[in-house]
Amino acid sequence: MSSLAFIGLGANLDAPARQLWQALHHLAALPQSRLLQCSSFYASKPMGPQDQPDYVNAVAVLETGLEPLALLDALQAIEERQGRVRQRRWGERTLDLDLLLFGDQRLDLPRLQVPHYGLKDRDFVLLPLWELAPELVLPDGQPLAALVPEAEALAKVAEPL
Ligand code: A4P
Ligand code: MG
Repeated sequence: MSSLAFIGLGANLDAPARQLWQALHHLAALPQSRLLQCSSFYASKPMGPQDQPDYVNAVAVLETGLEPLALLDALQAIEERQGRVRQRRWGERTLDLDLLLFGDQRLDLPRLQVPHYGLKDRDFVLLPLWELAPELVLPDGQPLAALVPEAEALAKVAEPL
């Protein structure tokens, strides 16, 4: 059985838009999976330490037969392939891949919480998600459309697809 997984992409080092393109390539090559769509790329100010470059953010949607933890492993392997070095929390990175939603599942495992804990608070997640799925209802029953009006507009940096 396959599920729809929404994945948040973020980068602020080493040509961030190129990092996102490359990540989309890797996502498209995942086993038992089909990359369905990606949002526009959005420029965003860093959340967390301010002495780091601006980010480029996007959301992609994948149809996948992988289990959630297998998908997390695959996302982390892609981060590593693209030179991700973990230094400080919320610090600069070549690529961050967050599993935002996995169907309507709610998971609270040691390595994986779904929906992603920051989903509702981050404009750089809400806006691209809304672009892809304006009718989306979150697993707790809240419509995404109810959260978006609070979000501040972000500039688009490139059309990815
Ligand atoms: N983990 C648990 N649940 C998940 C999930 N749903 N998706 C665990 C992905 N990972 C999940 O993540 C830490 C651990 O979270 C993982 O080992 C995994 O098992 P990490 O990527 O190593 O560390 P992190 O990303 O620095 O920490 P955190 O708290 O996940 O940060 P976020 O929420 O990813 O935020 N500013 C802008 N403008 N745009 C950004 O994209 N991103 C961050 C990082 C900071 N500031 C930003 C942005
Ligand atoms: Mg992360």
